[in-house]
Amino acid sequence: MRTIYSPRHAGHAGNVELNSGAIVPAFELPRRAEIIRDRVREVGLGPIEAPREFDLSVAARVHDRGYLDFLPRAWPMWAAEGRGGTAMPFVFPVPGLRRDRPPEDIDGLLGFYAFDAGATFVEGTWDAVRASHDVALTGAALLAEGERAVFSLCRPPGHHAGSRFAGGYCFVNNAAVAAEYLRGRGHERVTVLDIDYHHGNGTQEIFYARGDVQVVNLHADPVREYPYFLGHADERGTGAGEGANLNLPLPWGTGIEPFMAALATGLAAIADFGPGALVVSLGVDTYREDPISRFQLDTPDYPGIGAAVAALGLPTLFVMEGGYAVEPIGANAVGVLTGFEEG
Ligand code: SP5
Ligand code: ZN
Repeated sequence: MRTIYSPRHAGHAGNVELNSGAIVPAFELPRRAEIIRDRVREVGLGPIEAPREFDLSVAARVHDRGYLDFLPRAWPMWAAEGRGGTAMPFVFPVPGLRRDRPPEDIDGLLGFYAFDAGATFVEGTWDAVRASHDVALTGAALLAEGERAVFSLCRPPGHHAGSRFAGGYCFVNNAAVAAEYLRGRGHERVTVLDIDYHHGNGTQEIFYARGDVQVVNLHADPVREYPYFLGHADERGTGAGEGANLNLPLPWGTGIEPFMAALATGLAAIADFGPGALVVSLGVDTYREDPISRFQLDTPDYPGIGAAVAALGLPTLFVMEGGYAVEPIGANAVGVLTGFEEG
């Protein structure tokens, strides 16, 4: 399996976040991607290649134009106020406030285009986001050209980013962009399978009314876990998308047995849907020692997940999402991929 990787992710560094009432270094770190890349090399998964360059035309089919135009302007606008550090929002247009008049001030715009304070900007953020988008699209292009499976080692991640909002470390929804690309390249139906610990609210929102892209999500039950306001089992899609969204929420403390049972349910729904290609939002924050999560998966569990996904027999693009236990992230993420190859 080929891995697509860009060193440009490393410019998105030094960010801080709000955690339990304190400002702390962001859990989403450059080192994460480097450890995964090193593990890919160590196990000989396959070649590691640089991404090709893509314009934002596919991204513009899943994201709002105003949102996409804002992302590269966020840091320059922040810096123009004489500020350094980390740019983050603090006020949000929830129902009851107006969304029809985008503000002109950077603090207003940061909140206008976000659902939480967790997707923060530093000087190198946009370049890293752009590279991560290219990493995802290069993987999708290789799949369209006939590869059985590709690993897009994206950083920053994407699955919390919706059509017009950032959040949860995510800016451009890499998996959604890849799925949209594959939809336009000969596949009538495409599925996104999201196995990150957190519900992929952005991916769900983007495809919720569409019948051509199925979204299947395994995640911690939002009744107790971030992102709290989406990801329940009764969200089944709407209009043409009715029945094409499947949420499989799981309780805190979930270990590999119930996880694999839910995965089997998800895989059966995918087989029923009959997609021509599969995009896997691959998060390994399901790991037992993840610092912000509460599932109980262990390193030897991950290859079995990859093998189960391989049994679908579909062209498969793995897109990296979360996972914050930094040292074991390589063994965990690449474990899914080697399990896929052997499965
Ligand atoms: C891509 C991805 O995995 N994004 C996750 C973003 C989660 N952000 C909020 C996490 C809140 C965790 N609070 C737990 C406190 C433990 N000290
Ligand atoms: Zn996550």
